[in-house]
Amino acid sequence: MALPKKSAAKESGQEKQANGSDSPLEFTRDQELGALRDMLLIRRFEEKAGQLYGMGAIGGFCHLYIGQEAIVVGMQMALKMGDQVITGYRDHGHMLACGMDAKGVMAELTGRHGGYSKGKGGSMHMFSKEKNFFGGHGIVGAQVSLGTGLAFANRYRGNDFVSLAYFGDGASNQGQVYESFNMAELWKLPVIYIIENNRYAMGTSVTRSSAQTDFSKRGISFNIPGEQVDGMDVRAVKAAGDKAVAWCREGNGPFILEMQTYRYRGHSMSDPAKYRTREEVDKVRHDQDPIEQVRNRLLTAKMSEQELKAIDAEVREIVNAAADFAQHDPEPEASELWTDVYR
Ligand SMILES: Cc1ncc(C[n+]2csc(CCOP(=O)(O)OP(=O)(O)O)c2C)c(N)n1
Ligand SMILES: [Mg+2]
Repeated sequence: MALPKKSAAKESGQEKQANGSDSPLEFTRDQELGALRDMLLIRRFEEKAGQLYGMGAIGGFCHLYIGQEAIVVGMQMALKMGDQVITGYRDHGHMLACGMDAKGVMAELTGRHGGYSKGKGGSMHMFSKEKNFFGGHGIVGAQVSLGTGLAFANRYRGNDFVSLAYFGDGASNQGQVYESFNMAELWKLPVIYIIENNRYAMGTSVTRSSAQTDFSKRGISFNIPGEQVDGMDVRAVKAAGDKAVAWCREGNGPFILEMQTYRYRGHSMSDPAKYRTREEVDKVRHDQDPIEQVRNRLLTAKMSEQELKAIDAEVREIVNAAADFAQHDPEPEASELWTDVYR
């Protein structure tokens, strides 16, 4: 399975960017607008999910992605059709970024027939073959081995698709992550390991749990290159994504991206978040919010508040329609208990 080895990192550094600029950090107006809309959709969807949970319309586990939106949106901008995405349980944003329908995701949260798993999976267990989204996994770190398997399949089939395996700072301390790293580098598998470092694993901060807190270095003993990325800046994410995707597509093996980010809400809906101060959360929101960054750039570029409000209104309409559907769609029939299971 030997493929030619090229230095994608060096090559892409010399290329002009797709937007015609020399700076990887510059977006065209269309890219800014697209990123804003996609991040807003995730933010408003998650806010609504939080409300529905509070009302008792959603039960079980529910982990919100608010604050981390720039990561999935920026990475998705670097992909092409056929590339695959897999993640853990904080997964609603990943699904929406992949183009899954907000109605189907919300209806799964409320356990309705129209949900992506017919209401039988809930927040952590949704899939879309059509959108190349492979879940949605509740076992911390499991998606890393599975994502490596997706990359193995691509290599075996001889296509040039790349798989993206997202996981957290806490999951980075799991044993199976390193078994996966070893195989991926050994067999030069086209997988990007995206470590979403939101500074906490449940209530434990990275400094309390991790001996090496520079997660981009976690592949060093396997010769896997890695980079730290400002995961609150969608442009930085897209630029890093472009580089990592090129590296993988050209047959150089895996790449690690540590996305430095922050989650604004608790670990899950049942977390009172007493392990950090309100000031800490407010400071990130105020100084680094990924959506505000784009909004401010657009305002500086003479876009009006009204135009920006129109995008927000369009997104709210999609989310409200999803919430409405998710509360009125019927629950699955009892006979569904016997479908989609191995017997
Ligand atoms: C194998 C396994 N161990 C423990 C848990 C319980 N658990 C669920 S989430 C979590 C923390 C993971 O944190 P991180 O990887 O940083 O992701 P984040 O929640 O911050 O997105 C733990 C320990 C689990 N679900 N699976
Ligand atoms: Mg974490």
